[in-house]
Amino acid sequence: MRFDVITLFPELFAPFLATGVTRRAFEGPAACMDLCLWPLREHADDAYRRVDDRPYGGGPGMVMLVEPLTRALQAVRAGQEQAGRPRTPVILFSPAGAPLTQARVRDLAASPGAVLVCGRYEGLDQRFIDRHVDEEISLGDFVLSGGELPALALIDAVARLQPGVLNDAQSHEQDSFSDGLLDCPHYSRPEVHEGEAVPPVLLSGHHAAIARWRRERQLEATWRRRPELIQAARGRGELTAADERFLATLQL
Ligand code: 9WO
Repeated sequence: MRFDVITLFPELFAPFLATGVTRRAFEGPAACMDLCLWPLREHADDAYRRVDDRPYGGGPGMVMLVEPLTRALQAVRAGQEQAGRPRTPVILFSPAGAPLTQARVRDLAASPGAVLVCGRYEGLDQRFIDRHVDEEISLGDFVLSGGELPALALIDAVARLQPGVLNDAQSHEQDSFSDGLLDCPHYSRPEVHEGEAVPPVLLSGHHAAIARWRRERQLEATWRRRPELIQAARGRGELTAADERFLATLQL
């Protein structure tokens, strides 16, 4: 799986990829991901290496020029062709995109990769988006100063799903959202902190009771905070009779 990233700030990526879970995906024996950075400024065509200009029609800010973006993408495509790699979809990060979901992350993790375009300034010339962007992805209803952090967020979400990247091979299967419910609370030492004890069931050694308690905390948190996720899990047939009995006690 490979990401090609078109960005004005390639230096933002290295420290993140050299740390923690993402490092194991990109470096060393378990490396299964490849990231290639395409610095947009290398595709400027004038002596000032200009990649932005004022918007037609006036108004504040600058627009990313369609020509350097197009040349950068052509370079990505040429690299794919030369190496016999498949053409991968072009993703742009924007608050106007479709909200990112764990289902989309899973699909991407099982795919050959994507070209990630990181916007800056006021945005990209619309002609590049219309002609080349396959998918616009949003991380939520807020505005950043560039698409690099969303690109890193997507890379991180995909990297941790690669086999052998997480320490415990199963640990992501227990995560929030792997079963479409929110996560249960976690506790560690000490047993009592400032007068507050860890829930006793977690110290009981009774594995079935612990599993039931955790499932009920997931159901309770999801019911209170994201009730639409309960409905979705029900629709997928993922709630047991015991789950439904517990949920019925919450609605009283
Ligand atoms: C900004 C914007 C604001 C309101 C509606 C649509 C919008 N699109 C963009 C946009 O594409 N901006 C470019 C990328 C240039 C400025 C910085 N960019 C950006 C991406 N800011 N915030 C995001 C972003 C991406 C994904 N999820 C949340 C925010």
